[in-house]
Amino acid sequence: MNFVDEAEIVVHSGNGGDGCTSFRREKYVPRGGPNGGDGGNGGDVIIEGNENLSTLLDFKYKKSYIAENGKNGQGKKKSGRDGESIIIKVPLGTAVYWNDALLYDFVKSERAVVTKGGRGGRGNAHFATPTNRAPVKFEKGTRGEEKNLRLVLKLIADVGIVGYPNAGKSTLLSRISDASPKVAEYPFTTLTPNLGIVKLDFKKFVVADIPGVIDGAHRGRGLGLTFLRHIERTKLLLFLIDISRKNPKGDYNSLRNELNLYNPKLLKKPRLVVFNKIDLLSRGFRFRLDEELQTFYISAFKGEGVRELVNRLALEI
Ligand SMILES: Nc1nc2c(ncn2[C@@H]2O[C@H](COP(=O)(O)OP(=O)(O)OP(=O)(O)O)[C@@H](O)[C@H]2O)c(=O)[nH]1
Ligand SMILES: [Mg+2]
Repeated sequence: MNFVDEAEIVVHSGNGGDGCTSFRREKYVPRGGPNGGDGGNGGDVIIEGNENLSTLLDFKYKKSYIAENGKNGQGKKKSGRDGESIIIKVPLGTAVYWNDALLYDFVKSERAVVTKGGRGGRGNAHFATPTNRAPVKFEKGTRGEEKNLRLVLKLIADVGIVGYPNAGKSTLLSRISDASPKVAEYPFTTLTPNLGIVKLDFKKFVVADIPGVIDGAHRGRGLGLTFLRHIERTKLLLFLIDISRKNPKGDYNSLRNELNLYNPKLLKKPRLVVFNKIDLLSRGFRFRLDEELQTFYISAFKGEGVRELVNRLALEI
């Protein structure tokens, strides 16, 4: 499995280098002026939201990120070199928490300093005064900072497909987008979310297919509901219901109930209800849902009704 959506890492910015105490040495001058250089600044730890990544997998293996220390100052007013900063790349949609407080939420390709490097100390060259021309005083660099960070990825997609296992979510995603997720006749084929890009002449949008939800998922049944976090940011939810099951309307209601138990805000999003697998039924079979919801009837497998659905999605988002 190469999809990971939670990780904990430790970051440490570099210490500042110490300032230096030194004096000029010249022939015939017994004690020259102070010429101790400054310490360099410690490197920062920077996090970058990167659109080419889609998992926090790397952080399962590497958990510690330490930026370089600044070098100490030297004689002849030579400043120490600054420590190198390090840049940690995370997928877009990654929120960074420190002590349970949200530090940053990377929804765009941006960078942010999460721990600043220590400052370099000043050398004794800075401390000469008319009354003290030979100061031995220098400053030590300040220490870098250590933070334990928690990374939580919530994918960014325009449309989220939710449904029971086997409803045909992955089949639909593979038909409408560039993604080719695994499709099979057994439940829980999809264990981690898939993203696909739907390209139309006039619009492009991202669709997420998440693992199937079952009754009691809010109590941890099946794969639980933690994957629902990946549809929290979508603009629209597509409920995909297998119309060939015993009670499709009941399935829709149960699904809605599970989502509500996870986060009632999900049901405030615009929603389309799509009945799939109409190829398995005799023609003309239709449900009427109680709500005034847009309802579609498709065969993701054969393609029937799919074009109309995609056009509708494009209009909605
Ligand atoms: N007859 C028919 N079968 C379909 C249709 N769409 C999907 N299927 C079949 O239903 C089964 C499940 O399809 P998937 O796309 O893997 O379903 P899923 O919702 O992604 O399932 P999970 O990943 O397990 O949650 C596969 O055998 C598909 O071939 C359809 O429109 N008609
Ligand atoms: Mg699937």
